[in-house]
Amino acid sequence: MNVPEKPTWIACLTPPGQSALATLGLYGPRAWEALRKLFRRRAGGELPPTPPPPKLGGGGVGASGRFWLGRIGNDVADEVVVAVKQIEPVPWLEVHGHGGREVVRFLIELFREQGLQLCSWEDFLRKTSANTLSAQAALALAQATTPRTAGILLDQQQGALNRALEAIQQALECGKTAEAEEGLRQLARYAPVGRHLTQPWRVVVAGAPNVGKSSLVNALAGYQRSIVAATPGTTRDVVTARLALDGWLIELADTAGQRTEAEALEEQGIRRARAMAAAADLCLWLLDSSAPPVWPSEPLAAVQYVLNKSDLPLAWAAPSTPDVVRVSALTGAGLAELGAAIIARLIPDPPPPRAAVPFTPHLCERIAEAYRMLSLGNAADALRIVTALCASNG
Ligand SMILES: Nc1nc2c(ncn2[C@@H]2O[C@H](COP(=O)(O)OP(=O)(O)OP(=O)(O)O)[C@@H](O)[C@H]2O)c(=O)[nH]1
Ligand SMILES: [Mg+2]
Repeated sequence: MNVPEKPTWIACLTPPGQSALATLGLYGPRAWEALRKLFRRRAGGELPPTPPPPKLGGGGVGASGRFWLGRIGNDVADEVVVAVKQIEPVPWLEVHGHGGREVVRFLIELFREQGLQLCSWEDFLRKTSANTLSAQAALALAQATTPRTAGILLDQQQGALNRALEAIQQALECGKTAEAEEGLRQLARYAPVGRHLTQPWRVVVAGAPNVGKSSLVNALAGYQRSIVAATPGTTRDVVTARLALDGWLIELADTAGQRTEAEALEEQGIRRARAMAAAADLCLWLLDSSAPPVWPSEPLAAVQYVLNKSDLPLAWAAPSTPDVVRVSALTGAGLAELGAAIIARLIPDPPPPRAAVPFTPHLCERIAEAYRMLSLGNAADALRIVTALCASNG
């Protein structure tokens, strides 16, 4: 019986639009053959019938290296550099040509005429990654917004989580439950960070009207995101601003000032403000140094009290517990300390370099479940879950 040949894929790996260069990925059994048909070396002569093995210790230009300079096309042709990324089990090549939608379209069309099938860069990553976890990490990496979160995702793309899960799987298979439990505990420890590598930590700024919530959001964001006015009840809706604090992505939400007597429209804003504060990763509850304190009407799970307008004389006996950070949104005093306090509350235990970190909500949930199973003495189910995470490899 004839086994149908696996398809050969082509994808544009660089973003569409204007750029100096664009990179095409080619992956599949016919990649090299198609390239040989279309490519003319600048140095003359043809490409070898099979791709030569990558040179150890770096490549070079020429027949014996793994990079070639040449042209693809006939009357209209683009000058490109071709690189061999992999030979076995199937060829994986890159073609670096000029950027711009039309050149990319033209090159892809030529390869499609040779029987290659077009896929998205996301699919191309899934097909070419060493395992599913690496592919998922590479996809998440494309959404990383800070160097710090990108660094953690690069570690996972290079196999940190995969290796940790394989070690736990092995320990479970050998009956070393204590070792497996410790491995899962370590992974679960970094789950809160893992959930916030591409999604921001949500920090809500709340408090009574006029305490300076909008002023503080603007001061932290570094631009005038919210309207500030001396009239209490200025902010009616939730207004958000994203910023990086110590390399972590934070979404600050400015909310309506909370008071008991408010007209209908303001009342709606207050309801939203209360719901946001209750659901946030952290609520900054603002107090005004120059006016009697207004405390939250309901207890908040995660709250940091902030005493604003510290540039004005104190009008009441402010609590001197270390939990209260004194700031002035007007002068900027205390903002660095507030930033540090926010980070200490949100990320008390940052992962060290190269640590294994579960980086999607699904991975975090499955790892927590495996840990729970193992702590209940159910090693078989823990092994089943860990095996499923590892088995999605390859
Ligand atoms: N002296 C001083 N005034 C401030 C400070 N922060 C805010 N203010 C003033 O306080 C008033 C209210 O500021 P907002 O930032 O609009 O206060 P808010 O809490 O957002 O008010 P609502 O949206 O009405 O709930 C404005 O006149 C600000 O200029 C501060 O640190 N020091
Ligand atoms: Mg406001």
